[in-house]
Parts: sequence; structure tokens; C-alpha cells
Amino acid sequence: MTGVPGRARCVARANIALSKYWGKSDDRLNLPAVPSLSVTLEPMRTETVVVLDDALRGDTFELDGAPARDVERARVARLLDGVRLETGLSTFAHVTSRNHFPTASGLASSASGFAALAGAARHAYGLPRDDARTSAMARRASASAARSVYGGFVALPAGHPGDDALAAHVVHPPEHWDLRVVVAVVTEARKDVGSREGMGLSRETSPYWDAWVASAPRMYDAIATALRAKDIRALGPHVEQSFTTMHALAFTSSPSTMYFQPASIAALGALRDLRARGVPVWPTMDAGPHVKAVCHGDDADQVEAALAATPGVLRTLHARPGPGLELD
Ligand code: 2P0
Repeated sequence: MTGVPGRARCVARANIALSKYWGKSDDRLNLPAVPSLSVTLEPMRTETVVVLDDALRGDTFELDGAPARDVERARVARLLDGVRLETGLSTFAHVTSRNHFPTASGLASSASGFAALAGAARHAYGLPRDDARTSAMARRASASAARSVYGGFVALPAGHPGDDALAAHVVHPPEHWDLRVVVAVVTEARKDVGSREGMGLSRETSPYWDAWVASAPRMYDAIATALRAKDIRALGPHVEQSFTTMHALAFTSSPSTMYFQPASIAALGALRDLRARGVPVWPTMDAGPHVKAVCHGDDADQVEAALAATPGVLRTLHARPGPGLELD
């Protein structure tokens, strides 16, 4: 292993999609059926260390201080297999990962987790830094992870079947705009239908699937245009429609998946009341019941106070645009 560092540490951040990814065009290569656009979040970090060890007979994976479940270890090993294939090395590795934000917060730790893993693994096995390849590798593990490789406002195009090089790219750096995401956490429980299962059901059973694939690019374009113009009043309604359309698919799947809880509805109502009073704030939600408010930095304290005072909201988190991978 001459010339191979054999060890690397990488930090990646969670992201929230303003324009949602939901559903695949190629299951085997994990390619999204629609384009998505996200903001990378500071301070929601995952820190991952990869250490090669010739004595190992398989990869090990420790998550937040405890051995990970077999299914999680297998996903990590699959990503490492890709790095071993690219380098010709066969050595297994110890992987240690720590989330510096609550994983029941509705902020996907798989996005920051697989981005940090791809960054650390490629470096530890001696590959030169190449964020596009890192993003494509993270995408194969979890499509939203492709976006967490980059900082600021990040796009992941829809994938054409067979396009295994598909990667995310930066649309604007973090300093482009002081957009904030305020998370209203409404439960500490884990969700019952994961994103992968939920989006698979949507494609197979929702009568609205074709309409989603046809309309998502228009929502994406409108969101990209408003983001370029830094116009929250133009951005907000499209951000809202992207998530409500995604949830309409889940709701109209068979069996139906509903991610909303009563406190989610209360939080959405609190944001509607704020808007009625002139505060430009719009919601988004992912594959869980938490509500994420999208607003400008000038209004974030007021938004956070209103959500914190909403019955059923357990606590709030507040994030701003953050940087891409940090590698050493
Ligand atoms: C997103 N989500 O754009 C959407 C919105 C959840 C709702 O990307 O199957 O964990 O591993 O590619 O990336 C979460 O789905 O799914 C997600 P896989 P992933 O952020």
C-alpha cells in the first residue's frame, strides 16, 4: 500500500431539498427520475473516519459509538467495494461515523453520512480528490448524499438509465444568500416507511406518478430562477408545491403512506398565520412528520419563536447554508 494514506477523516453536512427528489429512473444504479435542488446545512455535520487494516477479514462500521446494524454495515461495505474496485486494493477498513445533530430530527443522516464516507474512503484508499466522482459514488449509496458533497445550493439532475457517472453540482455557493431552514421537530420516533420504500411504492402504485415526473422539472426551474434572483416570495410557493406534490404521491400510493401527524398540521398552520401577517416563510417536509420552514435570515428568529410555541412541536433547530466536504 505504498503511497496510500490508509487513513482519512471527512466531514459532510446534511441537506434539505427545496425541489424534491422522489422516485428512481434506474433502481440498480440509483438514478433519480426527477431533478432536485437542495441547500447544504450548517451546523448539521457527520464526521467519518476510514482506516485501512490488512488484518481485517471484512469491513467494520461503528455509528455514534456503537457497532452498526448488519444492514447498515452492508451498505457501507458496498460503497467501499466500489473504491476497492477503482483502486485495485483489496484491504478492508474500519469505518467510524458520528452525527453531530440529532438523527431523529427529520434531517437525513444518510445524506451527510454517505457523502462523508465516500470522501473519506476515496482519500484513505489513495484516490486523488475529485468531488464529481465522490458525488457519483455517494449517489449510488443514497441519491440525496450526492448533494451533500457540495456546499451552498446544489442540484442533482434527473438520471437517464445507465448514466452511472451522474453527480450533483453547485448552483450557488453558501454566501449567495442568507436563506435559513428552521426545523420543527414533532416526534422523537423513527419513521415507519423509509424514503426508498415510499418512493418505490409511489412509482409502482400512485396514479399521479406520470404527472409528477412531467411536472417536477418545471417546479425545479421555477425554484432555480427564484433562487438566482434571491426572491423569497417567488421561491416559497414553488418550494411548498414541490413537497405537497411529493406527499400527494405518497398519500395516493397503495398502501397509502401519510407522513403527516397532527403536530405537522399545526406547524403548517403556524407558518400560514405568519404569512398572513406579512412574514415571507414557506414550509417543506420530507419522508417524515417534521416541518421545515424556509425563510430569509432577517425573519428566522420570529419563525423559530412561532414554531417553538406551536402545540406538539417538541423543539426547533435552525440551519443556514453550509460548506461542502472537509477532508484531511
Ligand atoms: C430529497 N428525500 O430530495 C427527498 C425528499 C426524502 C424526501 O432524498 O433511495 O435517502 O437512498 O436514494 O436519498 C431521501 O431519499 O433515497 C430523499 P435513496 P434517499 O431530499
